[in-house]
Amino acid sequence: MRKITEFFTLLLLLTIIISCGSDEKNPKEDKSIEKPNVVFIYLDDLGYGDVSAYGGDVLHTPNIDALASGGLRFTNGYASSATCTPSRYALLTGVYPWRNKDAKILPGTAPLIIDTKQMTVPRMLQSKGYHTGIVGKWHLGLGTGHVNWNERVSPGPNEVGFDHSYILAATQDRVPTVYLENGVVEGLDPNDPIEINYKNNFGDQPTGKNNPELLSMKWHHGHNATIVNGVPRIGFMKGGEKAKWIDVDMADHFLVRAQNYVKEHKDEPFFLYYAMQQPHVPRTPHPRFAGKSGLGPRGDVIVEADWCIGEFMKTLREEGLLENTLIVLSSDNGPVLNDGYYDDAVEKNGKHKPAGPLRGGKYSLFEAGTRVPFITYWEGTIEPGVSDALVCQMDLLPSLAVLIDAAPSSEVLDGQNLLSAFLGKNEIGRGELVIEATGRTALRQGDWLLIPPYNGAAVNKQVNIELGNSRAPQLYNLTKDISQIDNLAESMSDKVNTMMQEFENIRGEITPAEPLKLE
Ligand code: NG6
Ligand code: CA
Repeated sequence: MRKITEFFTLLLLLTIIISCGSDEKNPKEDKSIEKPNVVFIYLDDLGYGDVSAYGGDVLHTPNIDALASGGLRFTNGYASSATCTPSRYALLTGVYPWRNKDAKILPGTAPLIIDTKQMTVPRMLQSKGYHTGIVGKWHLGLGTGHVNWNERVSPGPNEVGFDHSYILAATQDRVPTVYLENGVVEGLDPNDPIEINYKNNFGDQPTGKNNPELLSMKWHHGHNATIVNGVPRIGFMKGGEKAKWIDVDMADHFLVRAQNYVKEHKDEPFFLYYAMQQPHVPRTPHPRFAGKSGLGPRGDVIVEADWCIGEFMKTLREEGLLENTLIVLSSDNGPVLNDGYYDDAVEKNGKHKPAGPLRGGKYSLFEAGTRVPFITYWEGTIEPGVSDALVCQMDLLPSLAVLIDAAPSSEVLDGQNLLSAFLGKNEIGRGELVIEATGRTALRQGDWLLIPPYNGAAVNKQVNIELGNSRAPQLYNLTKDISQIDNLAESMSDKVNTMMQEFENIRGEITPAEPLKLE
């Protein structure tokens, strides 16, 4: 017994000595060095060429450009995927989305696809004393099966690491068209409960399909179910009248909440994931931005988003936080003009190039699907410049782990620690990256991109985007041929074979994907 007591006393002493020692090495109060705030500004469907800092001269994005010129602008920055859900999954978990069969475009009724035990960016930051918040688009599923929108919906963002969440559940074009704060629908009248169904209508409620006379925006493909604010959506919704969002106010609505989050948490280390809804469909600029871009509503909502970013930055500046905040700006996938509504995006696009010099767009395995604007900004710490390092949003989790000295323990982690590249200390990025588009994958290795044979359609006619499918392999040298014009696969068959072998080692056997279905 005495021996046991002695052992525990010794253990206690050791613990005290060790913790005192580490306190000396890591003075916790010096938060400017140890715990910078972290902000992700994440846009939805913003293309490589939609930002003027990336070379466009038709559409102007002065506030994003200010981040680019005062920070680090990546020319080889990637989302993991060419659609939303998988990219968001990779951003938050550091894991390739193709490892999770559920990481594909989700309906508003889908269950949460992040395991509540999985490591995520906010959970890792929480473990180091950060307050964590999300404002904006979620689209990673909610609940475990049937969601009752009239009770607290869980699990969701709060259960995977966010202390505070203020979200739209799926997308702006999907029901339910309400905001949820910490899992609870905001402004819900209990006498007017919400019901959601993605297959069947509720009685003879008006729909986009049957009641074109009620529409302020016409649908082109999909988007012909329940009508909210004159806009037909994907999925059927009943009830919740008072809780429904007003589309044209959404940008201001999220901005105010993002600003308030910063003001409320400025005295502690915080992480904010500001997930903006623009320029995803339906494009509904506030009237003060309508017509401002000359490119129709798609351009207008980009101008609106850029303004919001400027206002948000003003708040960080006014609160004196800019020297202590790492900001990462990016987009979840590449651009699309016609994504299912007649909204003049095609007609008024003029000379603007949403994808810049890149081929393809949203849904595509060609570069424009996944290569996106990618900027890191941290006043006084990141020297302004341009980086050609190959980086992916999935790398942020392990990189932030090093920044704040956290253990990113997760059984699988595909992201790499590229902190030095993100801070501009070197230009050493990843050696390789698997990109994903609607279930198909391709391998980037150094300068090279290999797209294995896929037998789906070459072009999706509805959105008018080249998908990257070909029955023959494709090999491009992206450094010499950023626009993917010369397929070198035939003349470099040895290279194709070696890359294919390496690809299969990472990915397992590559099976031909199903043709793309958008609904
Ligand atoms: C597609 C929708 C498209 C958009 C996309 C998700 C149709 C025909 N198309 O299925 O409009 O909502 O899903 O976009 O319904 S994402 O950026 O969230 O991945
Ligand atoms: Ca998207």
